[in-house]
Amino acid sequence: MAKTMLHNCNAATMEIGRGPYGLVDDCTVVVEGELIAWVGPRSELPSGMRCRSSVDLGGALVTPGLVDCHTHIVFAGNRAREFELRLDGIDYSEIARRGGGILSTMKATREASEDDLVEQSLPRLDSLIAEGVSTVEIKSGYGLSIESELKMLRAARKLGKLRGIGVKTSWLAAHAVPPEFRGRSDEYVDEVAIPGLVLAHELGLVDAVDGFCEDIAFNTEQLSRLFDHAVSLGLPVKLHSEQLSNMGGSKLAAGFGALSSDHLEHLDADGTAAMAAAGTVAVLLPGAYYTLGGSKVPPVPGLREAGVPIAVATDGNPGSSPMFSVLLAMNMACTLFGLTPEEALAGTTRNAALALGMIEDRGTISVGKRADLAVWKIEHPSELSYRIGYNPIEHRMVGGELR
Ligand code: DI6
Ligand code: FE
Repeated sequence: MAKTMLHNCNAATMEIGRGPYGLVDDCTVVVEGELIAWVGPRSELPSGMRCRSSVDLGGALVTPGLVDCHTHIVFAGNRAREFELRLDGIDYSEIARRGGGILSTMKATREASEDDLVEQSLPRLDSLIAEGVSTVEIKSGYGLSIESELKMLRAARKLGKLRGIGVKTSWLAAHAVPPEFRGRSDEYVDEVAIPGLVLAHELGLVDAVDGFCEDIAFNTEQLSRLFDHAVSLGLPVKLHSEQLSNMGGSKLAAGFGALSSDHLEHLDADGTAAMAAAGTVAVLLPGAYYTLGGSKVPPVPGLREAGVPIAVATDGNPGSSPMFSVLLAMNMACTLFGLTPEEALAGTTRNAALALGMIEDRGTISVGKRADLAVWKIEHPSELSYRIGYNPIEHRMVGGELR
């Protein structure tokens, strides 16, 4: 297969053991088909390496293609009116209790056709792609009936095909209790969340199982029942945990060997220890913290100390995080949660890939991984977290194809 050489660049490979950011100055990356065939300083390029074409990147900085490992970008409508209510002092949980929140998006999403959903969601995906994202996780969770949840997953898969990027789908039927099951959340889990999961799995529409562990949503006993089914289907789990309160969700998820536990503002030392022992990634979502005006930040020093890998994602959704910028999520993770810019970039590359179970395949610039790259007109990778509302992308490469 013909090889292409990318040269005259600096690369933040994000490989562990290569120093800060895995930086390689005057780097050459050789791409063969969809994969990275060689990466290193130009001076060390093997003399026998023959490339059919070469691309001069003019001194740009190359990173792995970014990975947004937690999004809800498939939905219909918007919730600008609730934004107004929140500014009037009515909080997120109260809006949810009044039948707004997730349930108002449910209504719009149920009414939308699959094509409508794709059409409404595409600009949100494009906003992420424009910032160098080449892999995105997309959850269901606004259908809340078997058919509507499947419709969301089909729309998510279609988005990936339309744009030729990696999409991982998560089954999030356990996101909220729909009106027809009000006061009967156990029945909802048994009649919708579990049988729908089995069907979605049969149809090949689902890569992981997620839930919302909160008193306005589902408790650990219900989620544990759902996760038992995930395990029996061979699907990995993840969980929205400790976002608004501490219900022990992270500990529960870690017990199932969860890929990730997400939000974590109210995580305690016990939960942190369980995540560390299970190798569960902490996915921080500063957009939701910012939007909801959170008062408690995730315990970043404790996560670091315990050696829990930290990822950063947009949580792009119509309610708690109407943010479709991964660069802004990185900036906020630094300014609001105290991450270093290097941790923020690891959080949207290496650790985000880990959170999706895709580290063998992407997340660093390494031989044998997919040639998913982002080329930036910057001098140092810290610049990606530093600016606000500025996108220095120059080129993107997805699966070896320069776009
Ligand atoms: N936590 C969140 O931040 C989103 N879902 C969840 O479980 C919010 C979704 C929404 O408000 O529409
Ligand atoms: Fe979320």
